[in-house]
Amino acid sequence: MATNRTFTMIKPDAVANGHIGNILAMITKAGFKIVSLKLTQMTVADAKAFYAVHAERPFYGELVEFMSRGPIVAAILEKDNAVSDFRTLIGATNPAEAAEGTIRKLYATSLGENAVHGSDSDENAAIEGAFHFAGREQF
Ligand code: FUP
Repeated sequence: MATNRTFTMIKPDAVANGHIGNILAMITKAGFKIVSLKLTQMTVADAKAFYAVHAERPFYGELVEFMSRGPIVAAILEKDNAVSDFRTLIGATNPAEAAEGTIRKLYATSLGENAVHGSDSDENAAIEGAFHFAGREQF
């Protein structure tokens, strides 16, 4: 089933640097409706599970440490073509390669600490949304 939802996290670097408000404003201005939202923190076990697909990659340990080191904002977003349009809004994984005006270009500090997450498929958007939100928290 094609969906019009994606999942995002404002990562610990962007939360710590005070960018929650500006990033949510960019998301809203780009036409996304917020259907779930919370400030939360992943445990080491949560981060390991969330990024299990990267378990064999050399950066996995640092990624898990980073993503569990402080609070994040988790959100489910709704818009036509949500997954693809949101990845355009956030820009390339490496902020040095991210287009002008994207969230990562504006707020990310490095490849490892890149300010925001965006799901890469409808299937993963549903899995990742369900990881963070119960059904009654999805509006
Ligand atoms: P993205 O889909 O753009 O979030 O990127 P990936 O799923 O490929 O990577 C997930 C996270 O792993 C990135 F946000 C940052 C981290 N990462 C690294 O630290 N080094 C890399 O070489 C690739 C990814």
